[in-house]
Amino acid sequence: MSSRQLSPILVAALIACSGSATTPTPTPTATVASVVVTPTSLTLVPGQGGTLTATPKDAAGATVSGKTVTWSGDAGSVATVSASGVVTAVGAGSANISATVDNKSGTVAVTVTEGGYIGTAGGTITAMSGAVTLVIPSGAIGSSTVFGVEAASGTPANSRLLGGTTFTITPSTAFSQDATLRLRYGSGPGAGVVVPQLRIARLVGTTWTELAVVGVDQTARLVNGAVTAGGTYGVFLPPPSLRGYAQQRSFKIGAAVDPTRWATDAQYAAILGAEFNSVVAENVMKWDVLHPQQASYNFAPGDQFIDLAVAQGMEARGHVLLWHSQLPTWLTAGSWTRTTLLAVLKSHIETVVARYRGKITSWDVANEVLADDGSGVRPTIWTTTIGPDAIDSAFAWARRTDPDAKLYLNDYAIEGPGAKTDALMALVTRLQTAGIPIDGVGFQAHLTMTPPSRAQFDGVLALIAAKNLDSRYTELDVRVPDASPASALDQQATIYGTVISACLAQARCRGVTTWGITDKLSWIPSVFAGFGRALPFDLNYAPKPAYTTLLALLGAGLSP
Ligand code: 9MR
Repeated sequence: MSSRQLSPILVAALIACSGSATTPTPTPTATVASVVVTPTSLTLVPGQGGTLTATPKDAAGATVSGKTVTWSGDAGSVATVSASGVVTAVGAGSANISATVDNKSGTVAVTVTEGGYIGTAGGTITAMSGAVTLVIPSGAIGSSTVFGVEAASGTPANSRLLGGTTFTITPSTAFSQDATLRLRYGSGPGAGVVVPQLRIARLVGTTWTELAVVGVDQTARLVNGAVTAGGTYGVFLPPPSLRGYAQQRSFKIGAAVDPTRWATDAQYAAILGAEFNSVVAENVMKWDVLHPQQASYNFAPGDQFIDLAVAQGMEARGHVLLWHSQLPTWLTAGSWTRTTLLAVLKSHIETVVARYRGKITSWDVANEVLADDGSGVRPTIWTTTIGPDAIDSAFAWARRTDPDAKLYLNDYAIEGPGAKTDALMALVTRLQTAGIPIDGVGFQAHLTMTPPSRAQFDGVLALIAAKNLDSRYTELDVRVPDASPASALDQQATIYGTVISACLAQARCRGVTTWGITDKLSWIPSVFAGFGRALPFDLNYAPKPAYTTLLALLGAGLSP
């Protein structure tokens, strides 16, 4: 036997000796056999907290005191748990939270449902993976509230409801101030949907009721609505509109506007936003508004016009750079030479076109430069002091300042054949031969009840297309004698229809702009006494037969 191989007897003796000699007998400590966590399950909404309690038990079920509990849970995407067992819900889902004592654990399932917990100071709930956001302002709810959000089921069908966007927010208690609801739209809207016109609708009983358009964030694909309570909401498509149909055809349907009214008259703004994808300033980009003193510009109204157009996703046209009307008195009363007036014109065009570079898609560079009698260029301050080449220079400076803007020659009484139209073609030919950058011809189309025929409209549009130029109807209205019977409005509608049909049939005709929206604000009665009712919306902004005809023709063969 080696020295390392002790006999079993000796080992037993050694153990007995050491135990009794150096270690006192310990007080028996109860062994933890299980850990009981209460409550047994916990359901919260994001932002809401709950407290868990862990109780270690021995094998007999008695509580073991004096033990340290360690809490652990998921990585924190659903809920977090503190060292003292306080759970805070983070995002929808379920997670197991465990309490561990001496290697024994108890687990509880924490379920976080869609919704949020908001106190009286207000806050934001983001639910359904960002498809629903509810922003409650401070003071809008009287006490802290748990809001639930779930996909709305069994909602009444509506062909204007965008699939996958209906949600129910509980409770439906009213807020004392409007909250903002944002619903995300997916790739659902088709080409004809005017995205800035998407709106939120609320289910009231079995009826979907639209909320006013508050705004659409096209980058985040969110439709915003002001809501006064919980309830069932969904995204609504706008009704069929000139704008929706025009969009599907890559066509421009425009209106001349007054930005002040646009910003202050909700009814006007609603019609514009719904029906038009192109705007032109009826007055605020003219010399008298834009350039009131030789040394100073007044850009505020023009800027407002551009900002509104951008916010509404509309094309903005520029009107006007070279015109003999609505000029400031410093200009009309000044004494000019060819050289000094050319300098004034150059500086104005460069300043204005640069200011709106990239924001104006096309400019009426030269307006009404043709003499009414067809004799050629109209004698004006510009064309007499500078000469007819004032027109050439205006186009050249505009092109140099904004190479991307389309440059138009714009005039009236050239929609059909005649001496003035012949003079138009001669001027176009001269400009093109001289290498002047002209892109299109604008036909104002301030029409009477006896306009050119469809064939005549077609013929002139074809002449312009043959010059490799675009065309547009830029100031369309059809004045009706005040004394006419109601049926005159049907006749007027036919004329509107003829114009838009001619444009739609000519590939180079880019769009139709009406000179205003409503008869209430039309320039016609103040200039043509005894005439009015020239526009597609009446004095009370109601659509007229002209509107119905435009809608039918633009929408022919398309789905809304
Ligand atoms: O509609 C415009 C009206 O409010 C102005 O008082 C007027 C001043 O000349 O200009 C009107 O618009 C004109 C446009 O600028 C050019 N073509 C003829 C339009 C109707 O007169």
